[in-house]
Amino acid sequence: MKSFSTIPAVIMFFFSSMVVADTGLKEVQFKDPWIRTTSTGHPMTAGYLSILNNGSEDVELVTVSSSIAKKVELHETTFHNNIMKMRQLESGVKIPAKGAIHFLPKGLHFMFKGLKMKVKDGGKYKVNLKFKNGGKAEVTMIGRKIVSKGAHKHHKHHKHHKH
Ligand SMILES: [Cu+2]
Repeated sequence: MKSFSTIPAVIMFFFSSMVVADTGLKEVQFKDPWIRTTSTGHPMTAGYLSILNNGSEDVELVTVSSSIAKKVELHETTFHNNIMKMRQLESGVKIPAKGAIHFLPKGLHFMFKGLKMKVKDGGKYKVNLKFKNGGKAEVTMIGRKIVSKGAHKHHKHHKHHKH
């Protein structure tokens, strides 16, 4: 459930935007928020970002919501004997003090279910994050197309993913 992988320098390089939350989350930063593009009528997609906690106390992301989808779940992709599985993180995701959590393809992701619109390349989609300490943040995710083979696999998996 926890993912404390160190961040590769190559990904740092691509961080395009940085948002600093203002409500009770002064020490929390959101980097490179993006959402996978969809074809018309596709019911779900996944969103990613990095959450950095520069504070001295852990924070916990508990709920994610957006007007573009009926619901947004916190998911983790895991591999067992090369078989990819996703599971919902019911109790949220903890971002440790002076630490970071990275939502990335094949790892942690926001699962948008019941999509109400097509996610376009370069489009901007607002997502609301709520934390256990009462902190809230609005993050704008940018629509981004994925063309890598690995990512395509993940996309296919999503197509058949139902709870
Ligand atoms: Cu998922």
